[in-house]
Amino acid sequence: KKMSILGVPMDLGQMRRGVDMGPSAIRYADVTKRMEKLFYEVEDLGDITIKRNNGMIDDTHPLRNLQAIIEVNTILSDLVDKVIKKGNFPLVLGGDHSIAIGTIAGIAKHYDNLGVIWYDAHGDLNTKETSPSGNIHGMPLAVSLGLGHPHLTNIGSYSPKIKPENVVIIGARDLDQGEKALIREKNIKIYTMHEIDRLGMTKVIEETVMYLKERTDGIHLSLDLDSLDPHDAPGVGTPVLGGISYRESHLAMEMFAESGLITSAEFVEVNPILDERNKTAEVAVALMGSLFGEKLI
Ligand code: DIR
Ligand code: MN
Ligand code: MN
Ligand code: MN
Repeated sequence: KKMSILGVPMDLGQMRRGVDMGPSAIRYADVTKRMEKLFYEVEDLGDITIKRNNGMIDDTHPLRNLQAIIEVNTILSDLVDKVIKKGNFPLVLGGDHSIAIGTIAGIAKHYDNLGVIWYDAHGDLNTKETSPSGNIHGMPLAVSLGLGHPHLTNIGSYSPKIKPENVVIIGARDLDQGEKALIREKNIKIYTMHEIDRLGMTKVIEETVMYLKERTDGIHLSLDLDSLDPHDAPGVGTPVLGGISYRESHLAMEMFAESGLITSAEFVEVNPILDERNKTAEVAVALMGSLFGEKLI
């Protein structure tokens, strides 16, 4: 079993500085050792270089920092593509969620029907027209479905990357109006906090796995740490009360591990500046432990 870890210190997809230190915080929480204990041969590719622009925000376009985000995601897409070509499992560390554009661009070309689990308090289904913020970290799922600025949707020179029927959103509790409309229009499968409370996480993940198993040939897990309750994961830029608990998340990851269906993963939005003694990065690494089979070994 081989895995490649890739850090993407991106903070240009949203307005709070510090999330660029996410990959360092996750490494400090001993991600490599944790994976090696699970008998993975780990290659750490380090971090992608992101031009700092002296901390200036580029507001020249309604999609804030568009050009830099295109450049980084193009590089990320090529690197992830190479990781898959050599047969390694890609584990991408964010950085804000705008990096999912590049991760998925690099992965989806290897699958006819890539499944995507979007584990997030948010839908990340905005476009320039619907976004209340202009922040691209609220758009990567829309972009992957082929909706958004063409320079974003065409990263990797193909679009769309994924089909709406191959997506499952888990943990949503802060959806914008345009996102709700899109979910209805495309009939995207979604388990909001209401369904998680009502059905229980066991049923939610059983259904998710069954649903994706019969229609996809690989599954990418895109995990935004703000999916968890801020009590368990305080170091995130857009915390939302009433989230998924630490233990529910472990259960979900353990069930994904049992399914044997996850083929790539990314953990995003860890912001050490907003955190309490690196707690959120430690939660991220603990969840990776479960995702990669701690319970099974
Ligand atoms: C909000 C926040 N829906 C936006 N999105 C976040 O700016 O589009 N996604 N935080 O994880
Ligand atoms: Mn997100
Ligand atoms: Mn494809
Ligand atoms: Mn989120």
